[in-house]
Amino acid sequence: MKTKEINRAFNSIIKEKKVKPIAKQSNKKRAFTIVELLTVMSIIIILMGLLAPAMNRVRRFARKVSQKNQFHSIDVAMELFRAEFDGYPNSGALDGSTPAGGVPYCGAMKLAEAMVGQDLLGFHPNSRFRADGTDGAGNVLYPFPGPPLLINLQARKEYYLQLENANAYKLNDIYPNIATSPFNGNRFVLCDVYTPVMNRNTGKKVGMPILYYRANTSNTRHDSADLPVPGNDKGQIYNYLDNNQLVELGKPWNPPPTGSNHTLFSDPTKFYGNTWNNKVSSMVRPYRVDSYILISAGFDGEYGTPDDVFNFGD
Ligand SMILES: [Ca+2]
Repeated sequence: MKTKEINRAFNSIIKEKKVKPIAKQSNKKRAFTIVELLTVMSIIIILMGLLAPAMNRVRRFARKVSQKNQFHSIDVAMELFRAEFDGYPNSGALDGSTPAGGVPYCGAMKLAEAMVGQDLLGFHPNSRFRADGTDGAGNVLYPFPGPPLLINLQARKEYYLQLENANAYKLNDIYPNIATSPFNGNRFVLCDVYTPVMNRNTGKKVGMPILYYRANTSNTRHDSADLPVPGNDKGQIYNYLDNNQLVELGKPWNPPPTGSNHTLFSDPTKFYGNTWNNKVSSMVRPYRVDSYILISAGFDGEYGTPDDVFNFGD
């Protein structure tokens, strides 16, 4: 068939069937109806509702992995400290500056001092873990904010935990009520990787203090029915009082008396329940029976709740 005839036949088909040329068809766009739009939006909203909890779980899991990594870094640093000083840092609630026990200087602050020094310039080997930064014999070990010449950098140890990884903040940065507390607000604590707290001086988010408890390896008990009292640890391997005054400060964003206390403060038996290694059935034993326990308040920023993270377990 010749080209002319083909064209003629094609045109006659278009004319007969009233088929519109393709170019004309695509020029006319069809709009979505309201019903169609609402249907699509509903589907999207339902999908988002289904995905949001899963995304939350993923986010929480990722944060927990970060927290475990931070604990691992502290564990490595603590082994370096132990190798040098033949033991882990003391974690007692008081600083031992008087025969009666001294002033409050809890485990969390002693952990920070051991890892990076009381002024973030490194640990002083003559430290007796005193809140006043002296060695108890008239020598100032951490002379901040004194003249630079007094700062004894030569005597300091290298950081056991690199400052960049320490996440160290002053109590004053975290707690609004520190002025009325027994603590010196200029003392540092290591904070966890969660961010429920606003730094009161910089406005940036920081974590909650990591609680530190050292095992008393000469003791054998782990019994929530017979809690230690000041001056008597009741033979418990771990003493919940080591950080209790810090926990008593409450949640920085809503502290007592108007805000509620941490569950760990209201119910100290949680400390023993949460650190109990129930794989050991012959007697009640804690995890990490011969070293130390670290506690992060977890996603909710509250100590003593199920989302707390420890330096043991999953
Ligand atoms: Ca918690």
